[in-house]
Amino acid sequence: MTRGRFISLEGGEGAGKSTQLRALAAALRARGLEVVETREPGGSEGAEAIRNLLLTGGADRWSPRAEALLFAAARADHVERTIRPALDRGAWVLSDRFLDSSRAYQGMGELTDSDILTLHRIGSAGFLPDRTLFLTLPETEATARARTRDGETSDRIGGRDRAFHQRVAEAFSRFAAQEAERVYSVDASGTAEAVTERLLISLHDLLP
Ligand code: T5A
Repeated sequence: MTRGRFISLEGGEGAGKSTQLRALAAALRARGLEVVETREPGGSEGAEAIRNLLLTGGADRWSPRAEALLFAAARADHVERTIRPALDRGAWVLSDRFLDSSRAYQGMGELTDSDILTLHRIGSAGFLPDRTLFLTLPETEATARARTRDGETSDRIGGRDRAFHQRVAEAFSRFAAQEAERVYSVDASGTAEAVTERLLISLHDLLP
């Protein structure tokens, strides 16, 4: 039995990750692959319960350290209960966000990138995706897409200010530049179909 592949989709709010995850899963299934669609925070029963704690409530509900630990705890459960068993049976796993989101959102304030990687080593033995697809979209377009869907509402983390989200975007770009063997930047502008084609090209060498 060949081990499956683990692919994460990353990017800012409204870039089109969820839309592309569904489209990519359909394209891979059409090639005869078993595909598991999952997300973070969440993706297992325990992690979905933690998701609710993380994304609801007031802006100051959690301290930065508690928030980072909750994301790491949710990820540990997700990896152990959902991702690893699926890979072991040969499935492809597509995750809407993974570790790089914690590095970009939690690892550039009170905690550093190195702190987040340490938490990940403890929680998930440093487990990494085979490939990370970073969806890039100009801020104005991403905001317009998110607004079309949600109006003015957003979750506890999505609702942070513009400067915060700009730092998140810069962090993702840095990962793509510094970890180019794993993190591929993919232009998320244009039609959903065009973006899916670009994503498939970025996975070309991994496909059977
Ligand atoms: N977080 C998460 C952390 O802080 N640390 C972590 O470790 C992790 C894992 C999760 C929040 O948690 C934070 C980050 C987030 O703030 P979430 O509810 O899972 O939040 O939502 P997000 O991941 O932020 O994603 P969004 O739902 O905001 O956006 P997506 O998934 O990128 O975009 P999508 O596909 O829903 O598309 C948005 C809209 O655009 C349209 C869609 O139909 C939809 O209406 N659209 C397009 N329109 C035109 N052209 C295209 N090509 C389009 N593609 C999609």
